[in-house]
Amino acid sequence: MIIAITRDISPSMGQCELTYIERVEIDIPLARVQHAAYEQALVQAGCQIVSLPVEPGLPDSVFVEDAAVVLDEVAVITRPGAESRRPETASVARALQAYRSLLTLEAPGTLDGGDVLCIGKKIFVGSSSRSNQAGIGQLAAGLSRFGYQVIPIPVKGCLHLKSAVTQIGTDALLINPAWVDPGFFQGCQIIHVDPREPDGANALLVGKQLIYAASHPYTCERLEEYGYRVVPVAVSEVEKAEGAVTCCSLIVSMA
Ligand code: CIR
Repeated sequence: MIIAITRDISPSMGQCELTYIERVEIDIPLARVQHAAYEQALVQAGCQIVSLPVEPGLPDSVFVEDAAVVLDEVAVITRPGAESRRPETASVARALQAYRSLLTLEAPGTLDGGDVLCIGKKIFVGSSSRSNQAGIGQLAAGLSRFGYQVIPIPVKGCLHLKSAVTQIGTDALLINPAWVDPGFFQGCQIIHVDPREPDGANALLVGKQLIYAASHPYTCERLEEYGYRVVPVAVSEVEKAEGAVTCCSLIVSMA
C-alpha cells in the first residue's frame, strides 16, 4: 500500500511566497478542481489519500512536500526556509507519526523537502535559498545511522533542487541541466527537459506511473518516446504559486 498525504488549497494561496516568478492572480476554485484531479491521479496510481485539514491562514500549505522528508525507516520534519511556512509542519508531523518515527530539524537549520532527492541510500540536497548548511548538516547527522549519505549540491535559477531534477525510474532522472549539474548523478540515465520547457523537470513517480504537468507537452512527448507511462495533470494554478507535481503530496510507502 502507498499513502499519499495531501492538503487542499488554502483560500489565501494568492498571498503565497514567490522567488523566481511574478505574481499573477490565482483562480482558487480552479485550483481546487485541479487539486482534486491530482488526487485522483494518485489514487489511479495506487495511493490511498490522507487529506490534511485545509489551512486558511497558511497560503502555501498545499505544498506538503516541503514540510517533511519521508524515508522507509523514518520521517524528518523540516524547518522550512520561508518563515511564513514554518507553521505548516505541525499538522504534517501529526499525520506522519501514524506511519513513521520522526526526527525534527531545529533552528538555525532550515530545509525544504523540495530540495531533497533520494535515490537509494544517496540523498541529494539542494543548497538553495531555502535549505542552509545547518539544516543539511542536521539531516546528514540524523540519517547516517540508517546508512544514508547526504550530498549537498548547488542549484541555480530555480526554487528547489526538485525544480531542476526528479527521479523518473529506478536509476533514471529528468533534469534541466541549466539549473543543476548532471555530473552529480553519475551512473543514472539522464533525460533532459525540452529546452522550451525549463520548468519541466518536476515529475512525480508513483509505482510505474509518472504524474506530470500538462503544461509541458514537449517533454511529455520525449518521456513517452523513452517508454515512460505519463499521466498528465493540469496544475496551472499551483504553478502560479511556484509549485509543481511533487510538491503537493508526501508519498509514504508501506511494506
Ligand atoms: C514557496 O515559495 O515556498 C511556495 N510558493 C512554492 C513551494 C513549492 N514547493 C516545492 O516545490 N516543493
